[in-house]
Amino acid sequence: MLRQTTYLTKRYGVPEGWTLPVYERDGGYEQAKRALSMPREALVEEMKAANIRGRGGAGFPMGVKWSFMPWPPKPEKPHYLVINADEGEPGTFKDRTIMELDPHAVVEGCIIGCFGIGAHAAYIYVRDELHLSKARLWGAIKEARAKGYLGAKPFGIDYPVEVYVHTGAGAYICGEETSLLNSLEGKRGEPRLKPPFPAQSGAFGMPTTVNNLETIAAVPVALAMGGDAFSKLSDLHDQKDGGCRLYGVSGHVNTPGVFEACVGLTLRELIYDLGGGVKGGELLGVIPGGSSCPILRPDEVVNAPDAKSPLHRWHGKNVLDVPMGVETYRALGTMLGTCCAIVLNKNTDIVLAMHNLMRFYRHESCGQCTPCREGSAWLFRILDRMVHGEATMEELDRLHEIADNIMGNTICAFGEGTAMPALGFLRKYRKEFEEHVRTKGKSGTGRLAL
Ligand code: L3W
Ligand code: SF4
Repeated sequence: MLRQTTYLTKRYGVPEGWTLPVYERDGGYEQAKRALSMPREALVEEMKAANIRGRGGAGFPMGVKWSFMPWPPKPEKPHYLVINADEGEPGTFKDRTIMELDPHAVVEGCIIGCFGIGAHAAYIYVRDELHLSKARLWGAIKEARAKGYLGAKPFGIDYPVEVYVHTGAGAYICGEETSLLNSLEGKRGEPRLKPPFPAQSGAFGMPTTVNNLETIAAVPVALAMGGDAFSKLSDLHDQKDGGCRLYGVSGHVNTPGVFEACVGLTLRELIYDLGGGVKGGELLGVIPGGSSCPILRPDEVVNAPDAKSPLHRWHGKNVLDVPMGVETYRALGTMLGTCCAIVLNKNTDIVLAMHNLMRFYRHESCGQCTPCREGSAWLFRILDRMVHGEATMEELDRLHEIADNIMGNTICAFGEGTAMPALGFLRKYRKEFEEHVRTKGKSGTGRLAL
């Protein structure tokens, strides 16, 4: 059942909706003021009950992450809150809408988050190309500071909080949390080995929580509603995947965009109800949550006879009718990722689509790990030969081998984020790939790329 909501997008489309007077008219900053007077444990418990799964891609429970921070903070080890707004995933464009249209929700979320984790400073790491996002965030911080909501005594309470915007320099890998931290520190944006996790050693070697921007913007709404009530908005509340969230849909749909709905929307609802249906032909496949998530075919049927499977309730149903959740999608062999789907119609040349994506991953690999650096380059090189009608069937099998060799052999999730979608394309569209090789690329001639 399609359940669109407007908790996170209330001010989208409202004139001057990004300014403090409009935010305050809607009860803005009341939750920050309230939070600063709450016992810290009660705040964290409320957030755990809200079951907000990280909105940046990994889906880690936000309240649990906050609770990982060492407590109490030691004076010589200040805590930091870092917000990941580097939004670089192909097909993902939801966080920028919050920064542009509701930046005060981010600032208020940061104040609450700082208190929850024992930090006095939050850094919002924004992708540099997002000029309007940066301007709106700077504007909101200035307004909040002028009103005394930030600084030495927010709302007159003795708990100093500052929020800073830090701009990236256009590298996708800086969206990976440890790479982001290195970049924030002025170092080369390369991922660090984990553990230690940022909760132990993060920004400047201090305990740090890294939250995605949508995750932190949902905090004031969840606190106002109460954690449990917020969680129960979701159809997947029983899987500890709560609340409402932003969904994106792009590619071959009639009305691409960002929409808000309860957690548990199905892909069919996202594509046909919100996205206005497939444009220019039938559905060939959907990349569900950013390009790192393996593609789903519209003819796939759920096979989950085990009653313990998070998918069991949908056993025998079409994949398009499975609620989009962290656990349901993991069990489907893909990922929910950022919940921003890319739709491909039947006129798409699947080889060109994969070629396009692999060019991106080859370019964005930071190069530290051999399997990722060399593997992504080889995947692209072979696909390039395939596109030009030069590849052999043996090379088609080699693509599998290369992708398999990346899996589990790298420092960060980027390697698997390259290999998993590659393997998805190859396994699910084997016939199309073979046809491409057999006809020396002619089967794809005149068709669309991604
Ligand atoms: C303390 C432990 N902390 C885990 C923390 C960890 C992190 C979070 C999740 O990858 C995925 C990737 C992309 N003690 C902990 C702990 N944590 N165990 O929990 O960690 P993890 O390792 O599961 O994920 P990750 O390395 O953060 C992120 C996928 O997201 N992705 C993302 C792209 C999104 C964008 C964007 O534009 N927004 O780039 C897309 O699919 O592939 O799988 O904070 O520290 N024991
Ligand atoms: Fe860099 Fe790739 Fe290794 Fe990640 S997996 S550290 S992006 S080389």
